[in-house]
Amino acid sequence: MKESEKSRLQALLKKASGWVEPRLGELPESSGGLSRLPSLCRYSLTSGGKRVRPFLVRSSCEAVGGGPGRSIHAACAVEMVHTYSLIHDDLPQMDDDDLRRGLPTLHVKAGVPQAVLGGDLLMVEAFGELARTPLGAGRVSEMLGRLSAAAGPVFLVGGQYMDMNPPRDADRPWVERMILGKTAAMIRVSLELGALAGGAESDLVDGMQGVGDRLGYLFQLTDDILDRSGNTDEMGKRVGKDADHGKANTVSTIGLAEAKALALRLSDEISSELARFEGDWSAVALLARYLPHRRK
Ligand code: GRG
Repeated sequence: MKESEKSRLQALLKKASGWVEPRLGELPESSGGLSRLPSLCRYSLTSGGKRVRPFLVRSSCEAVGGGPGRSIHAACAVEMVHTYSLIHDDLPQMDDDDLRRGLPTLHVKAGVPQAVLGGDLLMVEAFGELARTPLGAGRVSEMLGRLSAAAGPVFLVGGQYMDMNPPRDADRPWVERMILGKTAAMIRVSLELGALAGGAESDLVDGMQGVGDRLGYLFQLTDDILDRSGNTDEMGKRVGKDADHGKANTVSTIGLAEAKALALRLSDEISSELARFEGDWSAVALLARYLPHRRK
């Protein structure tokens, strides 16, 4: 990937974070006044993060001709669901991490019950935020349904369940199905919600499933590569955890060299697939081309 392309992607990611950050700082909107949970949620929500999913929501909306005002609530909603899933995943009873986005995880800062409830709150408020999308009721309802499906038992929660309950002989198809749920669904739904916000029809959005799933798989593949060969300072989270715990992931099932080659192949396939869609998908294609080279 050329340096000029990397700089363009960096600028686009920066623009997307600058766009979403102020709104994330106002969330969750309903404080209830009974607890410090909303401010704990904000600790996790505004503690950095690459904002890849908001970037995808915005880019997808723009690709089909929609302005950023149409997709801001969807971008925040997806980031809220993603952040809740990180908070719960980091709990001692799940993946047990004390570092996230370069800071102490929420349960380390505030205690396990607070982190469980903070995650719950973010997940519920995400749907409230998405419902604020200033578009027609039918369209907003479709967006709510798609986010709910992506976060539910067949995808995010289901994939996490698989991750927590692996069979003894976890093989490549098992790992691929787990990733489809645990990682790819939130990436795919970011593209779907962005396109819906931008005015795309459901069949175009359905047609994006393949590219969304592949982009999500590529994202996890490069995360697993970095878990094996990256470093804690750059990643802002501990690396080497899967190998330390003997957990199956893409790299353990196919090996580091094949994983790196597969990342490059997938990245090319995604770019070619995006070129067939109507609209300007170049921002999403840039991310796909960058992922095999990412360091955090
Ligand atoms: C608890 C229901 C539930 C699900 C948890 C998010 C998750 C599922 C597990 C975390 C571990 C993991 C490797 C997930 C795959 C997705 C992933 C690579 C998350 C990290 O996303 P980034 O890199 O993080 O976009 P930032 O911090 O930049 O937002």
